[in-house]
Amino acid sequence: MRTDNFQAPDYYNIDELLTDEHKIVRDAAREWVKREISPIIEDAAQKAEFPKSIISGLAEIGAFGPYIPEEYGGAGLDQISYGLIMQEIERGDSGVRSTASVQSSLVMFPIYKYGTEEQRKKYLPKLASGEFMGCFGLTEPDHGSNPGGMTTNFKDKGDHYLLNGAKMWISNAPFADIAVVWAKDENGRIHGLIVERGMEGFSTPETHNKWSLRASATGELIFDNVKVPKENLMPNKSGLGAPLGCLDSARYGIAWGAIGAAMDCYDTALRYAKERVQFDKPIAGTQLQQKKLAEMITEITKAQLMAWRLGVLKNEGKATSAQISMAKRNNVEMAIKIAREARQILGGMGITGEYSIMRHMMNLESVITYEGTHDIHLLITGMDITGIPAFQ
Ligand code: TGC
Ligand code: FAD
Repeated sequence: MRTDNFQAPDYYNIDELLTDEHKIVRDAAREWVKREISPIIEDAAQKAEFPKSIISGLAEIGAFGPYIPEEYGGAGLDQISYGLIMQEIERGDSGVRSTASVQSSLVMFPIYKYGTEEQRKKYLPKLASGEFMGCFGLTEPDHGSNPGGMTTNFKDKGDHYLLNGAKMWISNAPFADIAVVWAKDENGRIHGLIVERGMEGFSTPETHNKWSLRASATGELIFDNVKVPKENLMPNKSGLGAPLGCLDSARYGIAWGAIGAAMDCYDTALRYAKERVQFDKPIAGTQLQQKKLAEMITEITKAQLMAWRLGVLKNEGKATSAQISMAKRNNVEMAIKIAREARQILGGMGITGEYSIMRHMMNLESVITYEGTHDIHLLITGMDITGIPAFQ
């Protein structure tokens, strides 16, 4: 079994910007990842299995609904604590962080924000404890970056809605108990519906043969004349802004999460470079490897400061969607570049499951694509600074 010797880099003493509560929450998540994720994650990824045994542990460290109020079972923490939890989980594996992101920001958040009091009471405590797992259906086979074009739809049949259509690339779908599904009404307006496993005509086939996020289960959502009770529609927000509002919260978590993956790659590469001797000296003593390592810690430090500042703005209710896009885009690109460089520092060993780097590198190929591709986030920044959308 691989030993987890992780030492978190903090080159600019960013710990001094954190409160005692932030550090307690972060350290609990860090210890849990070391104890429960590191020993099993390589095997789960190799077997392409989501390790369901970790669900209760994720709930215990507050990873399901960190910022959802305690009265609904959430942890009632602030946005920086939420970010730090995501950072620590993704230090272990992006796929595990995906499960937590979806549950918190894409399932609990919309139910809390857009749902009725009955829906909050019915679903949130069970989602917070992990008794229920959820998934989020926005992407369709023909509508990925452009979710506004979705064709999944529902018709009012008097005492229920009739839902038809399909969603693709849905994290947690194969085992989720409930799905938050975005669909158009007869007027073409987008609404969120809570669809429960077991409803007739609802199926969730798994997507196989992924080279990325192998420890996360991905699937489709198929709706074939599914009768959805009227009380399962979330009434408090409609239009494309409703699902995009959830994405803001998840993208923010990814901006922190990606730092975790980068920290793990950097820390592994630094230790290896100091130990690996070639030409009678550690490779860490060569200028080429020092350039890689020095640039890595510089980029991690910049990303840490960006995430922290964004967290402060988010706590104050001032973070804009475009600021969140910039951080998601910057930090994921930073992480994927570090993973690629770190893998080279390990030479041949870098391609093996003895080290986490190649798994992080492959996972980050999904992270740079989902929750808005790298290109889409650049276009969001472009629109924000010029006032001109360039999507079409
Ligand atoms: P556009 O006309 O710009 O906007 C439509 C309405 O939405 C509002 N809005 C937002 N509201 C909240 N948060 C945001 N980030 C928002 N962005 C836009 C906007 O103000 C407008 O409101 P209103 O009231 O005027 O109607 O929409 P558009 O169709 O031109 O598209 C804009 C674009 C391309 C930026 C958007 O479609 C987009 O972000 N596309 C990317 C799609 C995406 O990110 N999909 C993610 C799917 S979920 C996922 O990947 C989960 S991975 C889970 C995991 O495992 O972690
Ligand atoms: P496309 O939109 O077809 O894009 C293809 C390429 O074209 C990209 O490079 C893109 O940047 C580029 N492009 C698109 N539009 C433009 C433009 N206007 N200008 C320039 N370039 C453009 N979705 C969910 O709803 N729920 C989930 O839980 C979920 N989980 C996921 C898990 C995984 C592992 C993956 C891989 C995806 C997941 N997704 C999920 C879907 C994800 O959000 C989409 O893959 C993503 O939004 C991109 O859509 P697409 O794959 O259809 O690519």
